[in-house]
Amino acid sequence: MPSYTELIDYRLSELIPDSNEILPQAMHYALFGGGKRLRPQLVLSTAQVLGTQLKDALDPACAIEMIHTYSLIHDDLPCMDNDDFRRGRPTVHRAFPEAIAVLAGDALLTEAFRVISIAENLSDRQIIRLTNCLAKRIGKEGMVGGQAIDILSLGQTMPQELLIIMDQKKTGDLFSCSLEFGAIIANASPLIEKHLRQVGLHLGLAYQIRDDLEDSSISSIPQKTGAKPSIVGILGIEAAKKIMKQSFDAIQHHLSFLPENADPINGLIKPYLNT
Ligand code: GRG
Repeated sequence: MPSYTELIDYRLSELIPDSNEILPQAMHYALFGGGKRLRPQLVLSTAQVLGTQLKDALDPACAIEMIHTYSLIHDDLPCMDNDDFRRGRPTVHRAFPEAIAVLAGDALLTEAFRVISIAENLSDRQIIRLTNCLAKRIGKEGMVGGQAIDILSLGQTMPQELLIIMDQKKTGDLFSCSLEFGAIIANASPLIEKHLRQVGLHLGLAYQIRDDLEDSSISSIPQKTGAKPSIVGILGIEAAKKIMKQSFDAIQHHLSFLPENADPINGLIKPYLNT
């Protein structure tokens, strides 16, 4: 039996094959850069834990990875983080013309919705619910909204509550969406969906703090004027670790409401939650 990542990689390479044309080439370059595929694995694992066949969840899982990839392409752009490298390779706007990088992100975002719209073995209602969930989680109230808070607060300090909301939107909402996708595909109850949403938000927060801890050096705490606001930079390492621990406990609490053993989901996320 192929692993989750093998299934995801194979299907993604069918959906976005390499090409001699520059736009699909840039999309393929971005999708096959060595990402961990954590979010689509969460879709597959949640759907499976809740009793659904993997094949029904594969296309929605690939759509989630397309969204994640689009967000990273745009996050790296000169008008955002201005990063030259990602996963040890030139960012898309360094490997291709910048306008093509913008368009590759746009095309992946659009393609994700198309792929969901034709997902096999799902009812029309499930497809509408997946579409609605995705639009909510990645739009102005979700990932894009969190990114906007981040960009607009450059060089400013922020209260702890807003820092948490920013990270939950920017990083947590796509994790939530991945877990909620599993629930929608498995026709799980609204209560299970609610608990999975909370798992995603806490996971996003812990994941973002972990990334910020890896980025930070002791000399940059408290963060310098003009820096991007982060929980680690503003509240310090110890306070950030405490929030991570609380998130970890909250994840375990919410997973305990699943009707089945949540070990497969925990197995995917635990390596990223060590403080
Ligand atoms: C530009 C619309 C838009 C949104 C950007 C992606 C994003 C929203 C914010 C996150 C920025 C960032 C890099 C945060 C660090 C945590 C994180 C999400 C890392 C990347 O995710 P991984 O570790 O990446 O799953 P791989 O490489 O495994 O795919």
